[in-house]
Parts: sequence; C-alpha cells; structure tokens
Amino acid sequence: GDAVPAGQKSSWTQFIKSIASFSGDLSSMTAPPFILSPVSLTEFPAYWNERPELFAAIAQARNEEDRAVRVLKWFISTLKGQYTSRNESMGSEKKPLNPVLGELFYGVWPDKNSRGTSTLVVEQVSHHPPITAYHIANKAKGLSLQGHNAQKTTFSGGSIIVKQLGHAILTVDLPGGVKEEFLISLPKLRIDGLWYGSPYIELTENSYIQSSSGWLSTIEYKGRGYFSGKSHTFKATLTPPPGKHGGTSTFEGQWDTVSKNTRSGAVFTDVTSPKEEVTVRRAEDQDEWESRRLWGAVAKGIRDGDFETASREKSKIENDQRQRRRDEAAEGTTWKLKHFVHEDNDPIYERLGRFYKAVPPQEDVYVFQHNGPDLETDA
Ligand code: 0T9
Repeated sequence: GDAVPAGQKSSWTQFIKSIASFSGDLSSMTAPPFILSPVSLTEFPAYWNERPELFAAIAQARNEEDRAVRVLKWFISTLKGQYTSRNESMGSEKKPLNPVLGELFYGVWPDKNSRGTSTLVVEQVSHHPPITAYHIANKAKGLSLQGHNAQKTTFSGGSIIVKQLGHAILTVDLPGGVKEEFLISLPKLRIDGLWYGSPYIELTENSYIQSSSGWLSTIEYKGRGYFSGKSHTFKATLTPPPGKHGGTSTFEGQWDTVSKNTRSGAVFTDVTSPKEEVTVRRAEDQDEWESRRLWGAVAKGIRDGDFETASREKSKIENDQRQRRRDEAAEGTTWKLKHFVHEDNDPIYERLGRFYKAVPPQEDVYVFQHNGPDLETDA
C-alpha cells in the first residue's frame, strides 16, 4: 500500500528524511503537493463544537458530578473530528496551511431544537512558533470555551510525535452568578503511516479534565495492540473531589465510534452519526484577514491540482508578511492582536492544574476581549 503518487516519490522520501533529521517547526517545511491540505489551522478550533447539542447539554446538568460526566462526553465526542476528519474527507492526514499572524476565522452554529446559537472566534496570535487562540460561546446556555494551541514536534521510530502545548478552559455560568470552570489538557499525538504516504493520527498517553468542583476525568489513550486491540481506544476514569469517597465511574471504547459505561454497559458516546460543520460567510463577503478569503487562491490551486498557482499565491502572502514585519521593525511597532490579550500566567490553569500535577505548573493565556463580530444576528 503506497499512497505516494509516482512523480513525488523522491520528494516525499526527501521530506520524511528532513523531518527525521530536523525537529522543530514542521508547519514551515515545504512538503510535496499530494500531502497539502487547502485548509488553514485557524479552522481547527471549530472541531470543538461540531456536536453543538452535546455542548449545549452541559448546561442541563443536575449537579457537579453530572456536569463533569457531560463535559467528558462532549470532549470525547469531539476527538473523531479533531483527529480523523482529514482522513475521512481527503483520504489521509494532510499538511494544513500555516496561518499568518493576525489571520482570523469566524463561524456560527445556528440555534436549532432550543440548543442555542454558538459562535466561534479564532485568531492566529503568533506565526513563529504558530499559536492559535479561540473562543466558542453559547450565550443562551451560559457556556464558553477559551483556549490556545501550539505544537512541539519530534521524530521517533518512524513517526512524528506531537506534543500539544496550550490548554482550554470551559466556563459554565450557574444560577446566582456562580461560575464553574473545567481545565482541559490536550492529548499527545503520534502521526503514523508516513513511509507509505498515508499519515494518520493515534492519540497516546493521558489527558485530563479538571473541574473547579473537584471532579477529575483522567483519559488514557491507546492504539491498536494495547488493551482492546483496536485503534483509537480510550479509557476514562471520573473521580470525585479529594476527600469524597465513592462515586468513581469509568468509560471505555473507541473515540471514533462508540464507548460505554464500564459498569452498566450503557452507551456513553456514539459519534457514528454525521457531525455539524460550522457555518461561515462566503469567502467573497469576508474581511481580507479572514482565513478562507486570505488563502482563497492558494486553496483553489491545491484543490484544482494547479500547484504552480498555489505556490505563487502562497509566496505572495509570505512576502507580504515579511514586508509587514520589516515595516514594523523600522517603525519600532509590533503587530496588535484583535480579539485576544496575551498574559503570562493563567490563574485558572495554575489553580486547577495542581489537582492532577499539571506539567508545566504554569501556562500563559490569551484572554478573549468579547469584541468579535455580531455572529449571533448573522445566524
Ligand atoms: C489542534 C489537531 C492539531 C491542531 C494539528 C500536527 C498537525 C498540526 C496540529 C493538533 C486541533 O485541535 C487538533 C489536529 C491535527 C494536527 C496536525 C496533523 C499534522 O500533520 C500537522 C503537522 C504540523 C504536519 O502537517 C506534519 C506534516 C505532514 C506531512 C503530516 C501529515
């Protein structure tokens, strides 16, 4: 099984070798055409809300434990979109477009069956290294998710190992002005299938969801050949606040299909039904910094197999970026973020991360300024 097109075999081998010998920012490396995706990384935060009804359902919880269960259920149900959707839509994992500083992505999931409207604001807050900040809100349900993402990649045993940097905080508004927070850590990934030119992701090690109520989900990821013999396997353990006895529950199965409550056998997550992609304005109607308009000509080139046009248009964007950085340096100014403010320390991460001994013990944060476009009325 070799998915590398005849004319690109040597450039693919060359590309893999250069990954192997150089660990660092893969996003800026030039890859052979067949592995290019026409989608920018700024679109990826939309994966968090492609099951809007599961997100909204967090607001319907009866108590703290029930809320922690619903948050876990929503989280597990996003993994299929996050980590296998390129394989489904394009046949394999592909190299996304590397966002430029200031790139934006806006979207909405309209209200339906009284789940409320949810809105998405994404901004590329750093180019080198690439860092993407996002905010998702369902105002009617009092839910918001704020986070940022970066990656540290290494090469080992023929696979790319991706350590995700950054974290997400889910905030739930409770009656009486009380807020409950959930610190969500991000799993480590391994990209396999490289030699055959058909990369795919497997999740490894653990990730955590720590609630300010004290409930903690520990999610353990395994691939083929481990505890179930199937790929995309996980086991999640939900434990009560320190000092509270009993009440531990476990869930296991495949994050890309079905999982069950270990004790009762009841279905926990089922992502075999279609997901709901975010609604985005037509590229022609977008602002020039919005992802699909900014990358429009490059994306068209990639889709049409016209890689000469794609690479010419990509160079235009990169040259424009270089000129902007030179102008800023000459004027002694720096690029101003539009929707987020960077802070060196996230007090919520620090407070909640202590429960599970988060590494590192402190992280920075990009605080959303609540100045996104009026996406709710557009919907
Ligand atoms: C956050 C997600 C992340 C972004 C992507 C590693 C990766 C960039 C980051 C972690 C999302 O919530 C989830 C899914 C997929 C991740 C990407 C997969 C991938 O391959 C890229 C890297 C930078 C590459 O493009 C590697 C080269 C390529 C030839 C392998 C397909």
